[in-house]
Amino acid sequence: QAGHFSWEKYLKETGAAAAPSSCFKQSLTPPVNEFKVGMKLEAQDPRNTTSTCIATVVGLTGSRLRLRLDGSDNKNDFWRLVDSSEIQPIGSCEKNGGMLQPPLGFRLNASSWPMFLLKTLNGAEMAPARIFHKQEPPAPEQNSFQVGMKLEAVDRKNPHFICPATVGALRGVEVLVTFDGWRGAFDYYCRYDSRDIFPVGWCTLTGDNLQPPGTKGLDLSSAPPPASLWHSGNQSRIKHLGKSFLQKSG
Ligand code: MLY
Repeated sequence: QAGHFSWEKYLKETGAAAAPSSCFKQSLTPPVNEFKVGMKLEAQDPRNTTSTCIATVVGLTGSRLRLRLDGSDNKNDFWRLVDSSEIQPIGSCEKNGGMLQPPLGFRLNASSWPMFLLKTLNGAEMAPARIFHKQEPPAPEQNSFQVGMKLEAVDRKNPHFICPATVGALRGVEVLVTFDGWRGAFDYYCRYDSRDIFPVGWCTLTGDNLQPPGTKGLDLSSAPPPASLWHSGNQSRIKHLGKSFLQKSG
């Protein structure tokens, strides 16, 4: 079976340090995920953040939910931590004097929104208020990341992936996230208190699937194997080169 990535060995081989958990706006114990596929809730529309919409849980991964806005298509799913302030129980918006909005790209005529809303909520399984987390963890007082520190980060181009990453630069309250073994195409700057970055070991705690690093920049003798090989358990080229941070699992 496929090997799994070992931070312990990888940190040893790269001589790098993990960013301390005090750098992150994440709880020390990842928030419990009691949501179920099919449950509905209210979520900010990520493409129009002033709108509160109805979303359905279409997947679960560690402490995160894969969400799809009702009335939207299946091409714009997004992921949220269960302790995100951008999700709330159905009824919260109205309680606060707001109105539920159709998502950006609502696939019907805008005039059919009120009826669509009634229908989508009728008989829906609403996520119970008790499984939401009261608040997000507090943000650290300042950006205490340092260049070279390792972390786990959401690949924003493929947000279902959480990957080994390195702080590439600092810019005030911002951190440059670079993905180990990948060229710069996936890099991004985010605030130090972003919910998309996690301390080393996060995925092990949540049961989320941490991607192995890519192969770019690895000291391979000839042509590097395609990244796909790393996922299928063929690590012979890597092992004989001493890249043993991909362990055999089981
Ligand atoms: N199919 C994509 C996946 C890239 C993922 C990169 N992340 C893990 C940094 C590609 O090969 O371009």
